Amino acid sequence: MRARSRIAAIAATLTAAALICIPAPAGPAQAETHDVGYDRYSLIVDGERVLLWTGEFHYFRLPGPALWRDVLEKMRAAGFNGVSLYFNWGYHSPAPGEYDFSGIRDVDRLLRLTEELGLYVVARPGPYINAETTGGGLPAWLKTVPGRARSSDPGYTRAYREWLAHIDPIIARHQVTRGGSVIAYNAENEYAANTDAAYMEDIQRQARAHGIDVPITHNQCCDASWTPTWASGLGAVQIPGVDDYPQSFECREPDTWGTWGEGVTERLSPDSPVYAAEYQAGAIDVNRAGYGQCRELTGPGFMKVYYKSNLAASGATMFGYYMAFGGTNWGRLGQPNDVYTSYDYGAPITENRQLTAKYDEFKRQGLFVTTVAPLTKTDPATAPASDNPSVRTEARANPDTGTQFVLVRHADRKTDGDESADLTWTTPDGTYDLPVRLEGRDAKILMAGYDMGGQRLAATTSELLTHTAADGRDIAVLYGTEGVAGTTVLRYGTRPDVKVLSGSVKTSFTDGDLKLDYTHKGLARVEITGGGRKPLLLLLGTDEEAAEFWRSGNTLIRGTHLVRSAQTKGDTVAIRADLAKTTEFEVFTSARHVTLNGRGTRTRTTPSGTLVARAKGPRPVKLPALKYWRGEQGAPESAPGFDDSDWRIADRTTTVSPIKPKKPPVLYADDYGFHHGHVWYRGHFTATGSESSVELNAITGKGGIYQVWLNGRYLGSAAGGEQKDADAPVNENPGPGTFEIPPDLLGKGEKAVLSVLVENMGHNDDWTADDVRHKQPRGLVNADMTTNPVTWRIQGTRAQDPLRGPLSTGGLYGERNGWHLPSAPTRTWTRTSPSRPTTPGVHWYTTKVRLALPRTQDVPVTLHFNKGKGRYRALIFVNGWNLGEYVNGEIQHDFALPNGILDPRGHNTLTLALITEDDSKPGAVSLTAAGNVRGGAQMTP
Ligand code: IPT
Repeated sequence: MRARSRIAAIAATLTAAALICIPAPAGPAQAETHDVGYDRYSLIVDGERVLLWTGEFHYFRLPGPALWRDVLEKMRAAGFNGVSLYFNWGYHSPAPGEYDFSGIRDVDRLLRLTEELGLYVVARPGPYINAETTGGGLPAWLKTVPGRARSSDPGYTRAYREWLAHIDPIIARHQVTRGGSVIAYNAENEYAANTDAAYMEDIQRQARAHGIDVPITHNQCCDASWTPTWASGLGAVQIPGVDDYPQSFECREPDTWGTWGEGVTERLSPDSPVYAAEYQAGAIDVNRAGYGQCRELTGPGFMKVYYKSNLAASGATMFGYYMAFGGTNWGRLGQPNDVYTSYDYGAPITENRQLTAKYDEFKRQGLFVTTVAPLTKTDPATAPASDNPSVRTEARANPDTGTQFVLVRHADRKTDGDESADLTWTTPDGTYDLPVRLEGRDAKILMAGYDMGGQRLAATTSELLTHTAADGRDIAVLYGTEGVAGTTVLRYGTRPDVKVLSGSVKTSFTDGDLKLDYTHKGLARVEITGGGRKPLLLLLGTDEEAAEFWRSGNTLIRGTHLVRSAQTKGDTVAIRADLAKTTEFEVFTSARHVTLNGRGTRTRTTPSGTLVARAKGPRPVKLPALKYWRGEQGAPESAPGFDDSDWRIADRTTTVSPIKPKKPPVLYADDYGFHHGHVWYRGHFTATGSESSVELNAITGKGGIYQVWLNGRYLGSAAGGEQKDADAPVNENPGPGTFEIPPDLLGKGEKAVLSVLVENMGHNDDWTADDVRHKQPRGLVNADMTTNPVTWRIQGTRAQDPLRGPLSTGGLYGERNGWHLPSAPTRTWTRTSPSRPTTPGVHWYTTKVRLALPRTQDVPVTLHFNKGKGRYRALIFVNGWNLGEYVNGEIQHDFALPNGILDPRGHNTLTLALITEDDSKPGAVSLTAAGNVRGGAQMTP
C-alpha cells in the first residue's frame, strides 16, 4: 500500500515526463546508432518504450564461451529480452597492472554474442560486485594495498581506476548508442554501508570519460529505508533501482514465504522508471538444504505472486532476475562463507543447463511482458471490486491506450487457500461481472481494453501468454489454472463465425461482445472469422499447455523441448530446437515447409491450419566406468629433508590487514603473493627439548582445514578460522589448533621442521566496505611452539596459468609440479584407486576418460562422489582445470564438468587430489549424465 500511494502522489505532482535523451556519439563506421533515454515510466530506445526483462548470468561461473551461447539462447527462449552481467575484476586481474580478457575471459566476445542474439545488457562492472564470489570481485592482491576498499582513499582509487580503465572501454564499444547491446551501466553494488559519495561519483565520472553514455543505474540494497538510495545528492545515479530477496535464503523451509518482507518494489525516484534491479529468482544455500529446496522456495507460486505484483501493482518496467543461471564456483571462485562449489542457485536453468518448472513460469511471464506494449507505461488505476475480501485486486492502466492490468491475488499473499470472487470490472469497453478463482499460491494479471493485433480484447479472466500474426490471421494463446473457469470477451462490429475446433467452449454474442466461457483443460482451439475483423485462432490452455509454446519472431511452435530460433525465408521456416524425446511438434506459421536443425522434415496440415512434423529424440548414452587409476603421494613437504631452499622466507613485520599478528613475523599468505588454494609453511628451529605442544591459528575461510607435521610425523589437523557472523569482525582466536608433540620427537639442540599445509577456501566479501572483512588474512596467523627462534618459509602457487587463470591452481606439491595437467608424467605412478583406504596426507589419483558422445546431442556430464568414511576432501581436475572440491560429509556430491573443458568426443584426463585428515575409506566416483537432448547449441565457437 505504501508503495502504491507514494507512486500515486508522485504521479499527481508530475506535469511532464522528464525524458532525457542521450544522443549517440557521431563516429566513423557506426552502422546503427540509437538513442537511449528514459522517463518515469520506462527506458526509451529511439522513441520506443522498452520493458527490460533481464536475468542475471555470470560468465565467470561458466568457463566455456561455447556454453555461453547455450545459456543465453535458453534465456532468450524463455522471453528474456536482456541479460544482467557482472564483470568480475578479480577474475581478470591476477596482479596489479595485469589484466586478461582472453579465452574464457573474453568479455568482448560475450558482448558480441548478446548483440547477435538481440539481448539487451545491463553492464555491472562494480568495481565491487559481491555475488558470493571470492573477495566480492575485488582482486586478492588488493588485500595488500593500503587504503579502505570501496572508498575514495588514494590507494584504493588508483586500483579501481585501473580496472575501470580496462573494462569501461570494452563495455562502451558495445553500447546500444553505438549499435551494440548495452542499455545501462550499473555503478557499484548495493553500496549501503560505510558509503563515500565522492567514490560513487568518481566511478560515474570515470565511466563517462571512458565513453559510457547509456543511463547509469545502481542496485540499492533491499528497500527505500536503506540510505543513501543514490537517487539524489553527490554520487546519485540516473536510474536508482532496488534489490529484493523477499524469500530470504532459508532453503530448509521452502514453504515459509516473505521472510524478508513484502517484496514490493518501490519507486526511488520521480524521474526514472521503477527498477527491480536484483529480484530474487533463486537462493544461495546458506544452510545446506540443497538447491532443490532453494528452487522450491523460489518456485512458480512465489514467482506468480511476487513478480506479477511488481508489474501490475508497482508498475516496474526494468527487471534483473537474480539468477537466470547460477553456474559453478569452479577453482577458487567462491566466497566461502555462503557457498560451496555449486552456484546452481535454484535458478530456472540448472547448473547443468537443464530447464525446470521455474523456467516454464519465466516463459509464461516473459512472453507476456515482451508481447504487450502498453505495460511499458502504466499509472495506478481503479481496480475491479471483488466481492470476497480474501481476494484482492490492484490495477494499473496505460494512460494512452486505456489498457488495464489487474492483479488478482490473495489478500494475504502468503496463503494458499482456494478462493473465488466475482469482479465488477469497469473496462474501456463496458462493465463486466466476471468470476475469478485463486487455487493455491497464485496471482494473475488480467487484461482489459487491449488491441490485440487486429482484435479487440475487451476483458479476460485468463492470462495472456502471447499473440502473433501469421498466415493472414491473428493467433493468441490464453491460459489459466487447470480446472478453473475462464471467460474471454472480444469485441466485434457484427456477429462473427465461431468454430470450436477442439475442447469445450461456450460462446454467446450480445451488443458486439463475443463471450467465450470455458474451463481450462488441455488446449482448446477456437477459430473466429468475420465480424469485421481479421481471422483469429484462439488457443485456450492450462498453465502446462502454455509452457509447451515457444515463440521466435512471429512463429509459434509447440511440443519441442526448446526452440532456440525459427527463421522464415520464402516459404520455409528453419527451426533450431532441442528434443528430449521422439515427438510430434506443431508450427504456427505462414510458411509451407519446415526444417529442423538444418534438415527437411515431412509435415502435415492440421484442422487448425498449422503444420505438424515428427522429430527424433536423442539416442541413450552410456558413460564409461572409472576403473583404471594411478596414484602418487603428494605431501613430500612434510618430510624433514625436503628441500625448501628456494621458498620465500616469511619475515615481514608489518601488514596492511587490520588484523595484526600477536607477534612477528607476519605469516599471511597474501602478503607473500600467494592468494589462492593451498599454501605450505615450513618452520625451522632448533629444539629446546622441552617443547610439549604446538599452538597454531590459521584462517582458511569457512570449511577449510589445516594439517600439521613435525619432523615428518603427522600431528593432526584443525578447522581453519572463518568469519563466524557476516557483519562481525573476526574473532580473537581464529582457527585454533593445539597439537601434542610426542615425547620422542624432539631432542635438545637438534634441528626440527614443522610443516603446515593450510587451505584457502576463498576470500571474504566486502559487503560492509570496512576492510576488516575484506582484508582478513588467509594462512597461518599465529604459531607458538618453542622459545628458540623459528625461520619460516612459505610456498603457494608457483607459476601463473594464463589459460585457466589465477583461481584454478593452488600450491600443493602436485599443482606446483603440473600433476593436475594432462601432460603430467603419470605413467610411473602406481596402479591404485581413489576409493582405497588411505592415511592422512595428500594423495593424487589420475585416470584417462575417453568419451564418444553423439555429435548431434548435448549431454552435460557430472562427476558423482559416493559418501565415504572419514574426513577427506578432493580437488577435482579435468584436463588441468580445477572444477571444484568434494568434501566428504558436505551436501554436494555431483560436480559439473562443462563441455568445452571436458571433451565429449575425445580423450580427457581426470585427476583428483585427495586430502585426508585421518585414516579414511573414500567412496567410489563415477560419471553421470545430467541431461540428454538432440540438438543443443553449436559446440563450435
Ligand atoms: C545481493 C548482491 O547484490 C548479489 O551480488 C548477491 O550477493 C545476492 O545478494 C545474493 O545472492 S545482496 C542482498 C541479498 C543483501
